Amino acid sequence: MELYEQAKQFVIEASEYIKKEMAQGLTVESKSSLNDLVTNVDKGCETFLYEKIMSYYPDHRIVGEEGHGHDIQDTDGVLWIIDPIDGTLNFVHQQKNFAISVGIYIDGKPHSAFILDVMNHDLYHSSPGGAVYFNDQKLERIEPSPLETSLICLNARWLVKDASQTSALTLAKKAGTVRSYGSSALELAQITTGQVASYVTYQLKPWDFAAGLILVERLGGVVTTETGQPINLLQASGLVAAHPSMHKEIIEIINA
Ligand code: 2AM
Ligand code: CA
Ligand code: CA
Ligand code: CA
Repeated sequence: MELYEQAKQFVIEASEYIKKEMAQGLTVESKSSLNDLVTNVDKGCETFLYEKIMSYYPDHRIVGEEGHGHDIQDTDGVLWIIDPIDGTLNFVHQQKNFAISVGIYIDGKPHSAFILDVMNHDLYHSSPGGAVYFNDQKLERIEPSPLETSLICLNARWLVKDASQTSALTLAKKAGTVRSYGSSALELAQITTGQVASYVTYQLKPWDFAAGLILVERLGGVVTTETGQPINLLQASGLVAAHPSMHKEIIEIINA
């Protein structure tokens, strides 16, 4: 089986793993703060994917949120960047609105991407040929839209963060309407279907955006750091993702 098809199968199997484990109840721990949580299922799902990938592809490398590959210094070879559960707070509080996010890069170049909305059974994915799909539906390039009438996603915490409060509020006031769904992967994925016009946040990790970046860029969107710089796959950074015209406008607003 091709890498893309195999990876898709792994992601679907991982979602079955999550649903089975959820039914047994969650063990929740906090990480850096009381609202930075991890569960036994986040860790178990990453281990599930890690073991699958290593058994089929022992020479591939893996970076995952819950402990794998944090010391990786370069993007040589085949690199899987994995978030076993993106939106853990939604997972814990709502048991829905979370995703598995997997981006595969070869020598630093996008190969394929998968974001699976686990409870809705919706898979956003892209094959090495460059087409992007929502389940079986091939998606069109992202359309431009005016900021003033668009729905954009912002990380809600950014609005209350002192240093950047002014720029986040200015952007929120200029946008048509603002949402904060709590899963970076799903917020990026929804740009591909046109349900969200932009996603803007500070401080994400590579596993939060590795798959979404591929999906959005392949449909003509632009993804950069909050200051408009190229994304480094191995570094934490802020993110602005949108159609090129809106991207430019947002970068100007938040850096004014
Ligand atoms: P996570 O659920 O995988 O941790 C929430 O706005 C989004 O930001 C989620 O995609 C979440 O990913 C991500 N995020 C990154 N760092 C975080 C942190 N320290 N605490 C909570 N969410 C974080
Ligand atoms: Ca986390
Ligand atoms: Ca995440
Ligand atoms: Ca996670």
